Amino acid sequence: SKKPVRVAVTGAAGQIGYALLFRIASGEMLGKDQPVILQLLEIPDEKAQNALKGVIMELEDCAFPLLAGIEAHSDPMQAFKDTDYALLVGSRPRGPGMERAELLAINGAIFTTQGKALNAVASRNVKVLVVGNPANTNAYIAMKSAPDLPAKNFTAMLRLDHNRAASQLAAKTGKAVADIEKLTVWGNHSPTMYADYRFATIGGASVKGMINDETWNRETFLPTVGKRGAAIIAARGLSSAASAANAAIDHMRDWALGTNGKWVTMGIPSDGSYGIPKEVMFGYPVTCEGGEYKIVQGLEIDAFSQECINKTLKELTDEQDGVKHLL
Ligand code: NAX
Repeated sequence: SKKPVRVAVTGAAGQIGYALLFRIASGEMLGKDQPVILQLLEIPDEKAQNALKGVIMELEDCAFPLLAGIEAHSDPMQAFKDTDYALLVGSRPRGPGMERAELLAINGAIFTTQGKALNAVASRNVKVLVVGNPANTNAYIAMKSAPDLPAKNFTAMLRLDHNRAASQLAAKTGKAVADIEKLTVWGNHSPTMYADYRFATIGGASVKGMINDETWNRETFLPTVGKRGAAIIAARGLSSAASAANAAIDHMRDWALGTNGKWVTMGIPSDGSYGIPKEVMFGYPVTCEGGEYKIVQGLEIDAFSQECINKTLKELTDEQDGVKHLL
């Protein structure tokens, strides 16, 4: 049987953590033959540490055959020791009335500390996924704080936006969501992201051709996907958690185990493709194979798409300029 791999999860006692850990432990992320050791990080606060103990008791009570160990930590230098995968979920998202400077300062502190800890103690091949918002910029901060690790190992979660877009297209066309291919979401995980189905196919047929309604694209589809997070908060009184955890599983599974040529969306440091400045943490269409992602190249960017990409890029470069002094 395979040697266990180490999976660190931050914000482990939060709502996404609760929807995520049991699925990792049951083998849904890295395969039904891959034992895992969970290295869980929460803030030192007594309430959070107690909640984490409760989650660990439940993990134990599942008696997962693949769960080879569980650790609880309050120090990232311990939580990230030798970790092969790191899911950075805990952060401080923007609250009502919170100033931008405050948001960036708090997350700057969290993600410089965690980036430095990964740099110091994680596996040299660690694959990092940042879920905590603002996800792209937090991933950028962590990457810049870990100069000894390959920059390409730092990624941000755009997969929830991708999955939301796929589900909207399945509903619109009346087709199965599993049959949608070649969909992508460009840019920032925020309402400015650009969900792009111009190349998408279902059973080989063009989705754009099936829908054939540019007004629906611009006035219904894009705002629905972009504001889906807010719609869930309005309906549930809490932000998306199970769907976010599911997207995190999809992202890591596809990165680690491959996509068999299928496109998925990942937030990754730009290599300059599609005119995005190098290192900007940007949502791109990728395929994965052998533990590496590769940007889908050669797609035509029409005038409307370029406008959308410029807008989400501007937001990201503004965010990243706002944290430069911390790095
Ligand atoms: P919760 O508030 O339920 O849980 C967050 C947990 O993180 C808390 O238990 C908190 O104690 C812990 N935490 C905070 N700072 C920490 C630190 N420095 N180290 C370790 N743990 C820390 O939030 P939840 O609903 O689980 O959401 C977590 C994050 O995901 C939020 O930032 C949220 O905005 C973000 N999301 C990102 C999404 C994406 O697509 N990228 C979608 C869903 C979600 O909104």
